[in-house]
Amino acid sequence: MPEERPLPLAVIEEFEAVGPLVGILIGSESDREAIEPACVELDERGISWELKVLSAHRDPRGVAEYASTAALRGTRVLIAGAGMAAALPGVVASYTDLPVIGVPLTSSKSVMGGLDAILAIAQMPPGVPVACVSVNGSRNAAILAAKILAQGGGYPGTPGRPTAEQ
Ligand code: RP5
Repeated sequence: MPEERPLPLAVIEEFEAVGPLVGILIGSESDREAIEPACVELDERGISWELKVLSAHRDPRGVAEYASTAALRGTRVLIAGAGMAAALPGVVASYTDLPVIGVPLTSSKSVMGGLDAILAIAQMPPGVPVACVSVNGSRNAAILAAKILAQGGGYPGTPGRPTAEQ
């Protein structure tokens, strides 16, 4: 009788790819220049990153797919920049347990020069936190991401974390 072997697991191509440590999302091509300082800062620190243009309003399915698979690809922190209604960071946070840093951006179409976006990002409902940096504070978002990445071992009560006695 032939030896019984377990069937190989199906490989989902998307999950196979190894992602960068930091995933950066912006809501529009028009946000690219404002998010650039985050990319420069991460490069200077030697931290891998990728940038995707995905709008919470114009491509909600794309945002859901990206955010819900990011951790599986090895990404550890997400930065999301958006202007105007700025739903992107909050929507991203609703699909992942990864820490999300929101960057409110000014837009030529903003009615309040970025105050609109900062209010949208900072006022997340209890249970779905998003860190929020200053308007156009993308460099600070990268520095905060680096600080989060520098932490190891989880937090008290995390299974597998060494205790003070160990
Ligand atoms: C937001 O609307 C984007 O993040 C951008 O800041 C703003 C304007 O987008 P565009 O109309 O320039 O694409 O969703």
